[in-house]
Amino acid sequence: MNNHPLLAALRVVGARGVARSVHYSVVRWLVSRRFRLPQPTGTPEPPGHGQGATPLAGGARFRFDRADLEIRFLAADLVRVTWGPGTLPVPYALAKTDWPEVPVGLREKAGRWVLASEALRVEVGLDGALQFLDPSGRVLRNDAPPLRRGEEVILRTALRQEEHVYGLGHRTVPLNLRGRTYQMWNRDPGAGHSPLDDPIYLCIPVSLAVHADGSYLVFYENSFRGTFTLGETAEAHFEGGALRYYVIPGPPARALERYTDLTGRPPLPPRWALGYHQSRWSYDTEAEVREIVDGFRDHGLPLSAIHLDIDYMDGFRVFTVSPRRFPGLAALARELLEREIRLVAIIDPGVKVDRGYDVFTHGERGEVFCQLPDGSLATAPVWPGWCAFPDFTDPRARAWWGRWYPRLLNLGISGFWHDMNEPAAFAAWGDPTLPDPVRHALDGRGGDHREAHNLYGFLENQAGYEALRALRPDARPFILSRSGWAGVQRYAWTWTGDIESTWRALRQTVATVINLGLSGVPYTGPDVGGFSGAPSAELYLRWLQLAAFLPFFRTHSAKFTPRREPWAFGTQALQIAREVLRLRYRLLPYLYTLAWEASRTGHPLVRPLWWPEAGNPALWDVQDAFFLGDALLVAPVLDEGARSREVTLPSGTWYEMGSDRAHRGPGRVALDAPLDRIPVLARAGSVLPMAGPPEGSAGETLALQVYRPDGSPGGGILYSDAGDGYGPGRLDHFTLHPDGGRLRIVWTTEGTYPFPYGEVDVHVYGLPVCRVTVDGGRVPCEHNRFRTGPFREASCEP
Ligand code: MIG
Repeated sequence: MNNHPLLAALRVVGARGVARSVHYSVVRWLVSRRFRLPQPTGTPEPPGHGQGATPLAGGARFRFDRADLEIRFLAADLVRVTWGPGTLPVPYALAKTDWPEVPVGLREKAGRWVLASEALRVEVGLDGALQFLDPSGRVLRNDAPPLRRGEEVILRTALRQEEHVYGLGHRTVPLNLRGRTYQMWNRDPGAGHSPLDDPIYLCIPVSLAVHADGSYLVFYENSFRGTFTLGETAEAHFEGGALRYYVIPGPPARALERYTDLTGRPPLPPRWALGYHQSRWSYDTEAEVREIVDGFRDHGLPLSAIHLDIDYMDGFRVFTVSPRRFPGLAALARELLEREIRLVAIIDPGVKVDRGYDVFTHGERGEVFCQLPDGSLATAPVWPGWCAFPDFTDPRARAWWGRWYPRLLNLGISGFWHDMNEPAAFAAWGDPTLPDPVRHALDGRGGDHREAHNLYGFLENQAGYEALRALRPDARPFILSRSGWAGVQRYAWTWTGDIESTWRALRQTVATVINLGLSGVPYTGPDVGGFSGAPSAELYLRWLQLAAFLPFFRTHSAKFTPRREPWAFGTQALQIAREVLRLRYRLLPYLYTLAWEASRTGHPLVRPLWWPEAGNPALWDVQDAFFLGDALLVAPVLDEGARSREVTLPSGTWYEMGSDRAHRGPGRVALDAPLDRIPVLARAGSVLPMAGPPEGSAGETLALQVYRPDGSPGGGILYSDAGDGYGPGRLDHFTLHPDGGRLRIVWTTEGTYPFPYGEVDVHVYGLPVCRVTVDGGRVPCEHNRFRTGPFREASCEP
């Protein structure tokens, strides 16, 4: 395939599309000249000398020659730093703004001010330098006095030599972000992206740092275009706005809890969303969708959702359906729902400028679209041609946007896929988005695109989410978004965009997903097989095997790529793919439990190996494996032709999943990885709840995989509910008590939802069991396995 971006564009958007994108690049340039924004001039200035401090509830205010500083503890382990002057952010990212007062002391010590809570101490130098220390006096972070140049703000932070930095949203770089510069400017790379491309769709100014003296999270609440450099020192740079940031000390699990306390937890998704999704740009017609769905049925492949890409629309007009390609969408959706398959429809934010199209005329009349400073409509070309863009920073526009979802909901669409919401526009050169001078409401405060751009997709998701909650109060919204900002986890899942179909892109997926999770965004996954190319059967299978252990599991591919259904790669590949999909469905009880935990804690489902031991530098750079929850260590195969691979083991005992074979960490071990599976290890002492036959239907079995504890007690939990809606749930706790050669399994329950499984099938690994007593009665045990109903206590003896 010829991949020259211009040729690719010609093929996809046609000659008129290319002409429009050239036209737009010229328009963009003219608009930026005509409404020129103030450019920063002069040299960056520090705050000057500290003049005085005034205590305030939970903190203090400090006056400097040229700046004001407010430091406020929102919690003992959450401090907010605000340097003025500068426009304060509209608090879109924040889920919680009301914090109980924290007792803090303000004192002076050797020419600096000291503010301390029980968890964190902040020292303010007379030059405006800030130091953050833990209660035992170890320095976590050292900020130089901030610099200001016009509206621009710059903050330099010392980095220790060994310090590793993670997060920053969606990145296509190695796991440790040190050694590069990152843009904070959501961007559609257009022709797809490759490892090291920056920026891409979803930038978040949040990072987690680990070093020899501890770890902490920092979040810059500033949506302006910016740059982060993580070299010898860290430099955060924003083109405008006040320098406001939050520092959270603590190990990653606690830091993520606090951060998602501040910016919101990911709500529990509908259970079907954790199943397998099949997509393509595009399944063009109803007949084609039926053919795909029948293919899944005929090949014995489970399926939860089909995605409809842009061609279902009428001339790419958002909230319309092509009467030619999908004349009976409602009937199709009903038919699919009966088979428990959902339809997810793509939505683009650009609204075609077309006087015969009600979404446009209505929006124009209501003045919900973005305008230039002279009040004219800001337009840019996207799929439908010239488009207007709802100003999602305007609450009126958000409500207006939400009013169109019923058009698709009423046809039976279950989920929404928010694409192109950086927002993306077709530009032949220059920045493929709206021009900087475009005006935005910013909830009444007013501002321009430099500040609103990074919020655009986030706020589209908010509009969609709130509309769906109101329109379908008994269903949990499912929104999949390409762009977003801090807090997007409250509203949407994301995916890793138009990644190339290569082995290096497969490898990149691991670091990308981990860093998104550490940025508070747990639900994400790649286009299985990559977006833009033609993966070999082997690359497709390895990608499928990896994604089966990621929160979002979807195959998707670009227009003009070869077919990518599981049966498109021959019978051997089909057989392997079938086993992978079935394994995913067997894992659903565990995945759903992790999702429930995430909704309570903000902990990502996918975690780096150093998650439970951030003080262990040997794990800081492991980026070819990850934890899925506490119990599983997943080691995907990332090399062509590999049939085994080495895995770094954290300390403890690790069982090959579903086997008695154990390996002791720390260290490295080589594991078999034939084409039909990737290495997955289970932590000793874990209880892995899985679905047994008949999976996915009433009366399915709860299959408990019990891995013998190392000596100390172990256990696991299982969350269950109706799978959608907001009804009752239940939590089953399994605790493992090693007791000499015996293992006791104690089962307790909270919550009122009835136990949803027909039978319980317990399999004990790592311990030869021949005598099993369940609640006092003997039950037969064969090959370390016994079947029972729910119980209070089971005892397994050799
Ligand atoms: O300009 O809707 O990332 O998943 O298939 C490309 C067509 C627009 C980009 C998305 C991709 C989707 C494609 N879209």
